[in-house]
Amino acid sequence: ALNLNDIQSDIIVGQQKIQELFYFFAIADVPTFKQKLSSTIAPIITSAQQMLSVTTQPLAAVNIAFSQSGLTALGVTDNMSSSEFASGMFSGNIVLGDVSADWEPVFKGTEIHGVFIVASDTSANVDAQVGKLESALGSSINKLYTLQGNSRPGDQAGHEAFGYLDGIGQPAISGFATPIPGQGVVQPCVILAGLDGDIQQTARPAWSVGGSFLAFRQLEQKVPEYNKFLLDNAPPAAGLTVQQRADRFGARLFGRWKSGVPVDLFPDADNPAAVTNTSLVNDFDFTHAGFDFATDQTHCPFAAHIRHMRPRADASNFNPAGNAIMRAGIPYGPEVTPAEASSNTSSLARGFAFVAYQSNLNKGFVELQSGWANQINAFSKALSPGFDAIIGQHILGGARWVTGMDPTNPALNISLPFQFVVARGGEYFFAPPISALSGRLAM
Ligand code: N7H
Repeated sequence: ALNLNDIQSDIIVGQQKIQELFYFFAIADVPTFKQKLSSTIAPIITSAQQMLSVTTQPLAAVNIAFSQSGLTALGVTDNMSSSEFASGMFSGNIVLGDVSADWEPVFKGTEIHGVFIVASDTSANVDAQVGKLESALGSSINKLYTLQGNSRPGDQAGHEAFGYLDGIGQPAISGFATPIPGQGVVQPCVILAGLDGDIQQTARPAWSVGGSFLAFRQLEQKVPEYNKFLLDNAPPAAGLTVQQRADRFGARLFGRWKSGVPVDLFPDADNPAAVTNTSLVNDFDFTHAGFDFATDQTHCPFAAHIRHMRPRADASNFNPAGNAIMRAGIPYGPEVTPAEASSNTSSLARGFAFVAYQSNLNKGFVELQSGWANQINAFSKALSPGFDAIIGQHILGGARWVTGMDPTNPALNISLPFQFVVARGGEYFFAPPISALSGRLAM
């Protein structure tokens, strides 16, 4: 069984976050930091067990994770068996297809040693908890950067900035979560390091067992520009208004309607009521009786974001469960203003504070982004269906395009003239088991 008292809460419990602060820091005074880590910080780090019951949930949940340079600063020289983690995200940003010049300066390099992730219902609770962390740690850390995540207001709660419901497709950890029909079931070792089945198990330092690698990305979303793109480029469809055509186009780019309902089951129109039907919302694999699986795009397009990210029946020659990630991100930034909407131009920064946990970065986030999203032909389709329109990036900035968006003319090639999602940077971290905070990391 999993040691839920030792696993940090953000990794495996999908806690409902209304406000969430990412607080990036550098360690300035190692002996003081180690002492406070053990005496004051470890006791307030939230465990998975605590989050499972409302009676034990803290007012503000706190998690902590360290980069390679953070571990090095602490004198922890164990080989973490991840080359991506060892070199940091910035050194690998070209492989991910990023444009380095778009990155926030703080992420360009390895100066970030760690991150606190503080989540609660209100920003006042978050601020109070951050105040406690800062007064405990004093000048032993320097605050380098913060990113304030917030759930969107009203009926957009749970929806990301483009308006699509998020948090539906998540792996179920066997022995911990009961899967709904169609949900991918993974062994705990796919998300947590050092457990049975982890291909690096014998190489993991003992203190790291039950921790998880965290890929953090600040992904800016060009919302008014995306909306305009949909209106201007939606394929023709008899009987639909311009807005309905744009809505269908967007749903086909994602593979889900804004309500979260899968296009594979509802290709023609949204059916918002179906999203609460747990036996429908994930129970599809892109195959349909009477349709040729190799070419059929009358249902979900091959290029859709969710099909790139979880290929289901497309990936018979892969081991998709081994590539599973646990997603725990949150939107950031303000709502689109009327002036931005009417000018079709973003003037304020908004997007997604993306968080993915996995035991193997190379098979998880890195493969999903560079091996799948950025590829026009990720799953050996006879037709090259195109990029993941939402997050796919062309290494070296070449042209991006998709097909499959017009069910009656799937070969129609639609060019994607700009990135709707711009990578502003990020870092790889290791979220240790809580015991390590007063153990190896404090010594
Ligand atoms: Fe994606 N979005 O919120 O609009 N994603 N994602 N993602 N994504 C998914 O199934 C989105 C990004 C995955 O199991 C949905 O929960 C946005 C990155 C995976 O069927 C929606 C951004 C990576 C899945 C979005 C973004 C992934 C998934 C459908 C960037 C990894 C599950 C709702 C700003 C490299 C697939 C849902 C499955 C689904 C959104 C980024 C991965 C709506 C806006 C960078 C594995």
